[in-house]
Amino acid sequence: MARSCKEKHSFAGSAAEVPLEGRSTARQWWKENVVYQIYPRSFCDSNGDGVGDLNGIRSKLGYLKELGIHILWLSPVYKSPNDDNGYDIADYRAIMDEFGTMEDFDALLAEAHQMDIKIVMDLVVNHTSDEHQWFVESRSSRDNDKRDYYIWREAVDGHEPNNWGSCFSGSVWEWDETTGMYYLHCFSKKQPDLNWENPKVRDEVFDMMTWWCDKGIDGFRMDVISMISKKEGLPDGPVEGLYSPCVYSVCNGPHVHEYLQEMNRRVLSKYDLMTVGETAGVTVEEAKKYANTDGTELSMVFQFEHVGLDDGPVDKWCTDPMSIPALKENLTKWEKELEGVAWNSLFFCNHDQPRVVSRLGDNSPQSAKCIATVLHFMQGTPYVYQGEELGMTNCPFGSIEDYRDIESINAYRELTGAGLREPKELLECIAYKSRDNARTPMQWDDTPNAGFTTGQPWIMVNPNYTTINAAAELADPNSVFCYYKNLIALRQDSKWSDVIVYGSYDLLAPEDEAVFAYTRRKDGVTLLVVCNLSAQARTFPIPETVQWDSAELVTGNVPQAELTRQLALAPWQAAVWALA
Ligand code: TEU
Ligand code: CA
Repeated sequence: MARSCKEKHSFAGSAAEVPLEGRSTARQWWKENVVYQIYPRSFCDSNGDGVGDLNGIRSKLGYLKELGIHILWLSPVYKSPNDDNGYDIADYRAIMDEFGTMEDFDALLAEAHQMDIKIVMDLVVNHTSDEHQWFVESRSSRDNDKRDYYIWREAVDGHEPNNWGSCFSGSVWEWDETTGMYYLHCFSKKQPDLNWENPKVRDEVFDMMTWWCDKGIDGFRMDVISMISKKEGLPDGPVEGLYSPCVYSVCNGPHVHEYLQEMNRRVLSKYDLMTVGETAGVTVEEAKKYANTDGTELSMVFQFEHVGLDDGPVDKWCTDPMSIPALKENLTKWEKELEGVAWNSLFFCNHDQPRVVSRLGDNSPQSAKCIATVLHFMQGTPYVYQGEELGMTNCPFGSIEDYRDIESINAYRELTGAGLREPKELLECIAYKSRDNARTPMQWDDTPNAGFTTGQPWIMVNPNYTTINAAAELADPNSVFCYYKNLIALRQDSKWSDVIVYGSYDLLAPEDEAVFAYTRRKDGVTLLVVCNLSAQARTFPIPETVQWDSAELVTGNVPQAELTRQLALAPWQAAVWALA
């Protein structure tokens, strides 16, 4: 049973039953628990068709319980043609054929709740699939009553209405022959953007959300929710490469907070939900609005500044390492700026990011544990992405034919086709940064296809499954899995829970190029977190204020040697002490 930091309270209780200690420190279940993200297509295939499914997820609830998980976020499971693997929804109230039936979903939800696991759904309402009935009608004629559910514009001088570029390459405008107009799509041309200025669209979305809440789900992760209000007049933006990236013109738009406050009034406020906005382009100032402690919008948001630190000058397709001092500065900014005024989320991995152990670490289990320690002792809700808890790594993709991700494939075609990038060099960058690195099948054991499927997997399995897999790690007390299990238990159910969840944060040694060290303080308890994010041994000067003689080791990935003023740190060593 999940516990709050001070007392055990069942999930059945609503937030209102938990004593509020002032708005900014109100105790909430979604502040005190870790969220595990499942990408259903790649998690577990129960019927041998090579694609993960809902019954596969249900068969693994015991594994998640063993890890200590009480909150699951499912990437989209709704009916979809899978142009963008479910982020193109054709029917919000039906389950994707490959994933099973609504009865399978109901069974999963019921069994998860019986095991004290909440389920958060992925809400994709910035756009639908072009196969959604709304768009089929909207595109059928200029005077169809659903025409204004989407964003249609006349050609300008025979061309696209503006210079915006899609996140998946090309223009954001697709010409529609039937009615002789362009429609807007910030992602693929099969993902037309909804027109949120239309109150009928908001009514449809809020009705659908209510339908899912009445089924008993426990929250929403809101896909690119910062993009639903576009800049007035859709003006040209600054060009980078072939187009003006649409994110410069559609994020944090003029009405986004109005729309979310309306959503909150009409739906969210009526249930005990966790809501997390995937707010592309969000700044700290905007996050204070989206995730304010007055509860008028969302519980929290995902920011993307830290995972953009290793972007190239024009796009993400490079292999430049991430600067640790820059990472320290950015994560500290978010910790300090949001403290007391908004709730933070903590992630390095998700289905859109390469594997963090390959990006920040050296693929070793020790580096995986070190990276996890950095994140899991901060203030905010931590997210664990499927396989991250095993130390799953990037995949050795070969040719472009090995990829399935529309973003990677389109980028390769556009950039090599325009002669902007040399194929071999670009493939190396795609291999390092592609979203498919996170989408290779979950590695359950060392049987064929890593135990993910008895059929032909929809995407290649990482060959290192023979050594990196759940079965091996459940049996090894020194595994990455067991390290994550301990981190999760320390936050959710230990004598340190209160200071981990609600304590204040302060960075130490900002100038140190490899050691990420910080403190957490609450009610006279201080945690000292020291992580050597490098493959070299280092010494770290411990502040004079630290009294080692009272130190108690909370966790770490190597047996701690001598506690001295100049602390000797092994490569990738992480350690956390409690100081009186
Ligand atoms: O991602 C939006 C988004 O910001 C990502 O496309 C990100 O810009 C890119 O992946 C980083 O390289 C959300 C979903 O998480 C993603 O899977 C979908 O493809 C996208 O929206 C469209 O729904
Ligand atoms: Ca299947």
